[in-house]
Amino acid sequence: MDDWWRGSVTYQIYPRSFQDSNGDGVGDLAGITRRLPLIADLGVDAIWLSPICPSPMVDMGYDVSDHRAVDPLFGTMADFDAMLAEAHRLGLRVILDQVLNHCSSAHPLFQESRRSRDNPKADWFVWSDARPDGTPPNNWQSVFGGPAWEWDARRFQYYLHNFMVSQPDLNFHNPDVQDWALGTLRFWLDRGVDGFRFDTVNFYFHDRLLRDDAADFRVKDRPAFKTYDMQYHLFSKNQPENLAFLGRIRGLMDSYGATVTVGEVGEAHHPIQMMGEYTSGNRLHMAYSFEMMEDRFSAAFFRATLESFRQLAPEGWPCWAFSNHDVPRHASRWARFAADPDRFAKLCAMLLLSFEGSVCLYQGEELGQTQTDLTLEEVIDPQGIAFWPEDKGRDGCRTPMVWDGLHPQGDFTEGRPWLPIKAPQRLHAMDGQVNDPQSVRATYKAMLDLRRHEPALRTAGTAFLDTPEPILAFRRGDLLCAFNLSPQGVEADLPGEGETLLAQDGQWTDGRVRLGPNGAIVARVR
Ligand code: TEU
Repeated sequence: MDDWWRGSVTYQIYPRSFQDSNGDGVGDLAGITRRLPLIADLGVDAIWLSPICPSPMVDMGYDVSDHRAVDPLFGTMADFDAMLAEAHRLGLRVILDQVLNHCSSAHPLFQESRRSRDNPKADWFVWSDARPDGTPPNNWQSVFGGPAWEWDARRFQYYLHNFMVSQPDLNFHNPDVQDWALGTLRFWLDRGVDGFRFDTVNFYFHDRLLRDDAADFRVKDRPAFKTYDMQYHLFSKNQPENLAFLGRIRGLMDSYGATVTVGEVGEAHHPIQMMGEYTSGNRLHMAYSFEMMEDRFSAAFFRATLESFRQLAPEGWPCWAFSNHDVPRHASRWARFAADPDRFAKLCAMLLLSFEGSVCLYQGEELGQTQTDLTLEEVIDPQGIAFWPEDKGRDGCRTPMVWDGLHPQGDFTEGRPWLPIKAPQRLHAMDGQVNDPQSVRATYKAMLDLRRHEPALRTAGTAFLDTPEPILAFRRGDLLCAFNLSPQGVEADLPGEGETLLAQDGQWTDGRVRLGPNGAIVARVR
């Protein structure tokens, strides 16, 4: 079915930290291939691989230096093909991360572009003269802090970098750049991949007039991910030209059949509206934002978010996630709402997997994995080093998978892992959970099974029920879903009754719902 992605569940693999196969302490493609049966067994539809292309790894692969090859750290193109074939054999679709907005400053394209102002690639990046006093052309700020412009002494101009200094932005106003980007997609589609996750998709185009942002925004004492939340990044991203380009992408994807695209919309200013715009009118299939990856955890918040998406974008399609490789893991981030860690992880599994839209899980969340506490000496992420201790960076959610709780390195590697594996994370190892029907993973598996077999959970609309905080309750088709977002037991009137399909300390009888601490229930309405 061409619409397989509606309501689908994708499992995000962070290749560096999934499974090492050669003892160098870094995960690789052969390691992924080895572990794929466990992912297929979980019951997801697809895997999304964070970047695997050659890169100096300053931003852990989000600084690509060759978009059409595999970094030797992860293996060879043959390893990639083997991984792809094994995934397909197991019924898993494969989605690759495409970082098209920017590339590594080591990329040959940028090296060529900076050589002169009239070489064939001169206009492939965003270059601008200094102002008469030598300062950058405008006040744009980069997501990772500081001005979004860097002086290049060779070309004697500034170049734009919305992210790190070593991540120059490509100039999408140049049609050759657009064609190059589409050519890259074609390269991977021809190898047989099923789709793409587009990194920072709302940054592709900048204001050609290079107008100043509305406020003279300064980083002050804000950690990186907070600066990102400011609404002042208006002219360096999300320009109207982007919508037409997303349409070109869709045209290409459709010519390959049952593919999928998911755009990462990192945006704090009307993110839901933007997700809707990007996925309506034959543009991207799905949009992904950081909406559910902040502190907010209440029935009112989830209801408002889901309702506003449908209201703003009746034809759009969201992809929700609670965790990824950029934010603290939700089991830790929302710990104050937890009755106990495993109960809470199970509640989150049932909650996320009952939402209208598609869903992305992040490796380890199916085990109830928590954020790893790292010291400054252990941190590698430049964001953490730059903003320590207000922002400890993103390595705490990037530590390796723990496959075997007793193995000295979690059976992730025979060498020394690139980030340490610590005691609290060993408590959530894979080996203790695969055969335990009470485990967090078993709840994920049961809920994924339900989502797979109940079309209502995949595609039906959502009708919210008026229950008091901390209860979130809604109907999807003939199913009722109710959740207690607090660590204390609660009950409330909820007309009707039904047959329980899956529950954690939850009952719905005689017009009343009773939910224990972090209780949850999915029932078929009678
Ligand atoms: O992230 C973009 C983005 O939104 C992040 O800057 C996010 O706000 C921040 O990391 C939260 O702490 C994507 C990738 O997911 C990220 O890993 C890359 O570093 C970034 O793009 C640049 O490519």
